[in-house]
Amino acid sequence: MKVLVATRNAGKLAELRRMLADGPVEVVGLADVPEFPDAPETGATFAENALAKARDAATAIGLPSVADDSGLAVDALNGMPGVLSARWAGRHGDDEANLKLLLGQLADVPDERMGAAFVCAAALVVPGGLETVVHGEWTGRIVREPRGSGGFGYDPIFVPDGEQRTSAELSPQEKDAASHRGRALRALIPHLRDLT
Ligand code: ITT
Repeated sequence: MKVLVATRNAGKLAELRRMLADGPVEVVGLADVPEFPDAPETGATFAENALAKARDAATAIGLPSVADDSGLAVDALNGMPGVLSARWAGRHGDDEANLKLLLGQLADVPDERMGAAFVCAAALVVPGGLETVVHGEWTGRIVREPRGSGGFGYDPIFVPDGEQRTSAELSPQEKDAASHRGRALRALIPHLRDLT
């Protein structure tokens, strides 16, 4: 059974492919299927956006589709950037500008209020059929100096609970084992197995 992983984010795609590599389905990426328009992400929640992306892909391509909507929720910013994480600095997917803007906003926030969590909603939509959404969360804190070259996005400034390293300093396996995306994907595997 082929499943389309509907993301245009290269960092995410690498992680999702890795996590699904030994799973019950064959993973197909957007590069492997005809192009279709990228609908704007207008939902108020991660779940709504993940479902919308998976539905668009399933409708356009006719394959069961998985999509992830994720982001960083910072306590001192009342959960922002949240669903706006990818375009926090105004331009979609400019990881460096997003991270710099966030650090600037947190400059005067004391260390004890630098708590944050990565959040992921992953949706599976079968064309004309089943829709499933699962969630994963990874709690930690923000550090003021970016460190590490792994991962993507806000990884260089996020230190998971119980760690001294940022998530950009973890090995890919360590990140997958603990991350918001890893948790969500593990919850999705039984639903993918049901497709086969
Ligand atoms: P698709 O919608 O095509 O999947 P996107 O980058 O637009 O790609 P999102 O709207 O879900 O995806 O935005 C996710 C953003 O949240 C991403 O650009 C990062 O800035 C941040 N993010 C999510 N997961 C992350 C992770 O594991 N490590 C670092 N940053 C992450």
